[in-house]
Amino acid sequence: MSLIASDTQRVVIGLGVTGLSCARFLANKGLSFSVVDNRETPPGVERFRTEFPEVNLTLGAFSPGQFDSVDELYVSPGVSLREPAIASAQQAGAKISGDLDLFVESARAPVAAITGSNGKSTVTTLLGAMAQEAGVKVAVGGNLGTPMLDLLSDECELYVLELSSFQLERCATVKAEIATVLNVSEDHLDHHGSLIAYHQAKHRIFRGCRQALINRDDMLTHPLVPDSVRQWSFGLQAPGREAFGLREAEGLTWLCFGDDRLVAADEIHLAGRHNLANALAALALGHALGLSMDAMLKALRDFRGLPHRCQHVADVSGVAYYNDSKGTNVGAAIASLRGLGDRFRVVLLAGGQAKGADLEPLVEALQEVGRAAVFFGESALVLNELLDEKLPSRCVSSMDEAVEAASVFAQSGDAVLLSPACASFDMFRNYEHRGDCFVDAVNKLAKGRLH
Ligand code: UMA
Ligand code: ADP
Repeated sequence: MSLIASDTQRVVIGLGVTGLSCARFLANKGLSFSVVDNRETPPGVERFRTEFPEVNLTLGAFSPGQFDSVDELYVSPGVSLREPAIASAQQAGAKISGDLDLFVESARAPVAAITGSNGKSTVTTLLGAMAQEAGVKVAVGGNLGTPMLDLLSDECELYVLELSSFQLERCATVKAEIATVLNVSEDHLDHHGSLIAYHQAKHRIFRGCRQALINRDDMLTHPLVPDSVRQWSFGLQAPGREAFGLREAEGLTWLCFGDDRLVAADEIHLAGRHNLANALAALALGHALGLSMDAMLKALRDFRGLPHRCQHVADVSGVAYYNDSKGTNVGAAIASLRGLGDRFRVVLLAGGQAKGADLEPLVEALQEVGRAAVFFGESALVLNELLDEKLPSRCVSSMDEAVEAASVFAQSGDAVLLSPACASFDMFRNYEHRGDCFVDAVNKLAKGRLH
């Protein structure tokens, strides 16, 4: 492959999956670039050297002023824009962006752009399944799964993108056919610095959109957009005309569009009321995109949810065990607690790295629906102090111990829920590893081998 040497200096920062996808994108366009990563051995290095043997790669700590003469910096989402060498380049006039800007310039099919503190992956996957069922050639990815630049194709008829606040904070515009912020609660404050900065990053998703979907139950999702942008809404209360929501009738809860009953909640295989909100959001997005309602409802009835999201693991001695390891922030864990709290008294397993969040609201929700709590990881002692003996609790140092302790607290008819409200990296490789350890411990418990 030969790259056109030009006066424009481009640097891709980060050699994870995004950096690799940016490199492929620029190379396909024949544009010259170099790549840097401040780690000595980033994960994509071998693949990079195989795919781009002739492209300059610099590894190791960034030096002050290193990028000051660069014209365009493509910064991976995991790298902070406050990194001194990047902030300095921006001051020196460099254009700072990420994979999303490159995607927006090149995508020729409509984009459904989905962000929010929680529920993004569930709604993105479900909407993708609905579009597929409706016979649309759809590509699904972004913060979830395949990096967005690797999705680009001339055949694609619809892109469904999950976007993170990191990806959004470094983009100029998104130009989505429909954009949504599903909900806003504290997360990634260690990265963004404040809830306001986090909220502002999320709301960039509405830049240049043609339609917007709002959550009636969360004012922080409402965009400031011109009247020409068609607005749709979903929420857990009864909907008005042309809106999505829940209605109670004949002893059942129904997902509705206006007065029309679409599907009964108990036909859906997802646990918790927060997942009804996710289903309504996906239906609303699909409706705005013109997907067939029958196809969407079939996909919804078939959808079994994603692993590690309020996933039923097993019933042991009359107690239901749920793995919600993806509950990595306070808002997520509260939603799952309350979601299961409709049906069960809950023994909660929580803890890990709190990412600067206020844990008090979790403890308040726990007092409403909890039977007991088991805490682990860096925030265990803080959580235990906040609970202040208002419920029985224990601090433990492994997942086996946590499940064992929960099984002692739980009574027949209760649920045990792993929804940690925290990141996992202090004790586990990632949230999947944490969830797998939980499932493993529950299986051992079921076989009487947990000691
Ligand atoms: N890093 C460095 N130095 C560098 C480059 C990266 O230390 O020079 C570190 C980052 O701080 C981070 C890690 O490497 O800890 C990965 O960062 P990255 O930007 O290279 O990540 P990618 O491999 O490109 O993956 C990213 C998203 N990761 C992050 O935003 C941290 C993935 O989301 C996403 O799936 C992928 O792009 C494709 O779009 C992951 C994630 O955790 C799943 N997202 C956060 C979340 O969902 O809460 C936002
Ligand atoms: P994300 O991609 O935004 O992290 P997921 O669909 O992966 O979202 O769900 C992550 C966690 O967020 C779930 O395990 C659950 O704890 C919580 N959650 C899911 N949907 C919602 C919702 N609509 N409101 C609040 N919390 C939710």
